[in-house]
Amino acid sequence: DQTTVLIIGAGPAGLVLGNLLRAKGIDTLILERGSREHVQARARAGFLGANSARVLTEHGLAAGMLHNGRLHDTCAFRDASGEFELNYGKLGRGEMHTVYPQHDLVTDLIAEYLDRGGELRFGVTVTDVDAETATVRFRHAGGTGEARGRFLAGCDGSNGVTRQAIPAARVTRHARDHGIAWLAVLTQAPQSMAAVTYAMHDNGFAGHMARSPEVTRYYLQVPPGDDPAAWTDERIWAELGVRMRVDQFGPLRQGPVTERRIVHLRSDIIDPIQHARLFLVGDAASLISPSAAKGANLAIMEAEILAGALTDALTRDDDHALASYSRTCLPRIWRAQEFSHWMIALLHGPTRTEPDAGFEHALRRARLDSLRDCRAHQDFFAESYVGI
Ligand code: RFL
Repeated sequence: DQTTVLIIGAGPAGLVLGNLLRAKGIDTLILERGSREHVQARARAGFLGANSARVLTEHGLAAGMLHNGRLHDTCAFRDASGEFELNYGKLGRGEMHTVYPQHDLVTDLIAEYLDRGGELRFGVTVTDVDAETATVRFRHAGGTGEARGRFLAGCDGSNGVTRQAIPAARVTRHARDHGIAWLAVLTQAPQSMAAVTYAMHDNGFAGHMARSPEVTRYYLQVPPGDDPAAWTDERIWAELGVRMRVDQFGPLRQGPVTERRIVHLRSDIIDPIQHARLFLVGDAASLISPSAAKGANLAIMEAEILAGALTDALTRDDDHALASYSRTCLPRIWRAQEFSHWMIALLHGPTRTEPDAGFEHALRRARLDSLRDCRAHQDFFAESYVGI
């Protein structure tokens, strides 16, 4: 198999990249491990920032998002001292989120990519990657095979194989386990509050995020290594009630829990995110904790930058943007990591191993007070929360 740009992985990163290259008439082949049904049903992100909405709209990929997505502009913080709301759509740059589930976006992007004449094979697992020759070996139901491109895009997520193709001596890895885990829950229930709500409690963090009129996501901080099966529907709703302080703020709209899984808050960035003919995009380049809902947004941002750079190289013989792809992306990646890290510190109490928990508690109180009272801080928060 021979193509111009060989893309590994059909998540938001690979599919946005593939669509943008097809729009320029560039040949692409996407190899995806999962089945089409599997990737179209995999519920993950939901909050698209302003840049993501722009990229999708400008490149003709936003029909589903514009039709079924909902604008979202407010978040709320709850703790023992009360609750305050930030209408971030009126702060900072005045930007809002669009709430549109990632698997619906992936479904739209696959249909559009095939319409644009893109090649896509499901059920193909890439096992070996050669960044110098842009060649991969893969396994599928029919046996094994090889594919080659002029360029290779690694869009295979945080546990993918492409990032391992960069020789260890050429790359610095910055990996951090934040020591915190969330039980990520999907419920068949309408949202309980109008706003994204972050609740801080001595039992741990709890979060509430809209997904669609019938589906709401909740998060519960749990001990790392906890078994999701130990969390029955009753236990989940009871603990959400405690941490969300329903006695004080009113009940949650309950429904069956349809998915429960443990997400460890981790960051894992490599530098550079390119080597020879290989370019990494999305979680493959930089895993970010879900605390600030940035992962899918970074993937879409990087896909647009790489698509522009590859188009320059392939249609105008201009390699400048391609040579500096990593240098262009990494400062933005680190800005998102920094904000996400700040959110982790805001949302979670000190871990038991920390020597002076009282100090950490007081800092967290000060962070919240500053966010509640200081307009300049609110503007900065809003800009960082929706922007990249
Ligand atoms: P993906 O989506 O993981 O896609 C990678 C694809 O590559 C395939 N693959 C392979 N294919 C062939 N051969 C191999 N060897 C392969 N290895 C892997 C996989 O099957 C898969 O289809 O990566 P991509 O495209 O970089 O996109 C990243 C986003 O999916 C991720 O950052 C977000 O979901 C993170 N995230 C959120 N991001 C946001 O921007 N806003 C949010 O509100 C948000 N909420 C979340 C999230 C992630 C979560 N989890 C489950 C970690 C909420 C949660 C709970």
